[in-house]
Amino acid sequence: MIKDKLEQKLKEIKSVALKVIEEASSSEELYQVKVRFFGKQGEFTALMKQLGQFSKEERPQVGQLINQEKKALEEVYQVRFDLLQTSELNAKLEKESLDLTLPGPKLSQGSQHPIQFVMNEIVDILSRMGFSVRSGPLIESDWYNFEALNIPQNHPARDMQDTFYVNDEYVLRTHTSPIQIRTLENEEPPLRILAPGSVFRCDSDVTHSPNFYQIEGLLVDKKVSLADLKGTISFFVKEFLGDQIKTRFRPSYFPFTEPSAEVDCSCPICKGEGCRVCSHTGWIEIGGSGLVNPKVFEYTGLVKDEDPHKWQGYAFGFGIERMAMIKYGLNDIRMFNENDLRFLSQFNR
Ligand code: 2NM
Repeated sequence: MIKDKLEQKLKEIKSVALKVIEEASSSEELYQVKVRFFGKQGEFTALMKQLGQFSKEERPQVGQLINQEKKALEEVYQVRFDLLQTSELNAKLEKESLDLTLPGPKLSQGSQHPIQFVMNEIVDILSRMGFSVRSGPLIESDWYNFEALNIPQNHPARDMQDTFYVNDEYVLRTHTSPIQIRTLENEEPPLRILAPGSVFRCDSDVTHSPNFYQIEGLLVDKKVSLADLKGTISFFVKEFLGDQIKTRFRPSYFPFTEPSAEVDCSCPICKGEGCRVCSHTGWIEIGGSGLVNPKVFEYTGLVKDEDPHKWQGYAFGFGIERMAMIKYGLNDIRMFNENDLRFLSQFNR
């Protein structure tokens, strides 16, 4: 091949390429031009393959010529390609419209666990009556969980509590009362405190969980009577379960209170008429209470040399799961730990 002929060929390619680049009406169509001229099987590649026909002296010059033309054409191509793409994008944006008033994608929001929800509600009610929250460790010594509460070694109440032992001296707390003991040791009366929290008992069936939640309350002041206790509990029950719910106190026994009483409320399911939930009694047990046993004041160092009757107190305790089950008509305590969202998502903050 002679050089003149190649130059002629280059000229032809150039004029055809310029024409089709000019005439392409979309970036997609234009891309076919790129394939046709600059691609692996394209016209420029074909020309390069003919370099071997030239003498060794001519080859670099001819190669350079082909490359120059190719580069120049590629630039023209790119400018046109960018132009087409920009106008296509503009046309697309023009055609489509965004409705900025449409709501965004719905994000699923978590909800409080029913136990937390009920706990917060109970704490709220009692807070309005002047009680404030205290907390303490889940692992307690024998002293805080039993001895200081007037539950000595070999006392039958220890069996009643189905204790998880950590070792000889430490247990998983079986109630939140150790928090009250710690407060009595560390703070000066008058006191109105709440001890909400997780507790542990070796017991498991439809109404018992080995790890459940409690809230206990303690009031210490001068001249505290059973009437104060009854008024506080009755008011609390009405706030929590409804104004129509009555409260009843049944004599009972706890080592840490004297006298002691169990707290019943009129059955919210049958309104006291009698049903399966209340075993046809019209009443449901919701907790325990009593006047603080002076022994407890003695153990916590409150009495000292003072008049042993100077400080008096009442205390009470409720199980959170039980309160939640009564309020929402649930019959299986295990629902709280099954993590079924159909159940859990009904309790919103
Ligand atoms: C209950 C029932 C009755 C109680 C008593 C005390 C303390 F520390 F003051 F002695 N704390 N909690 C108590 C009394 C708890 O729960 C069923």
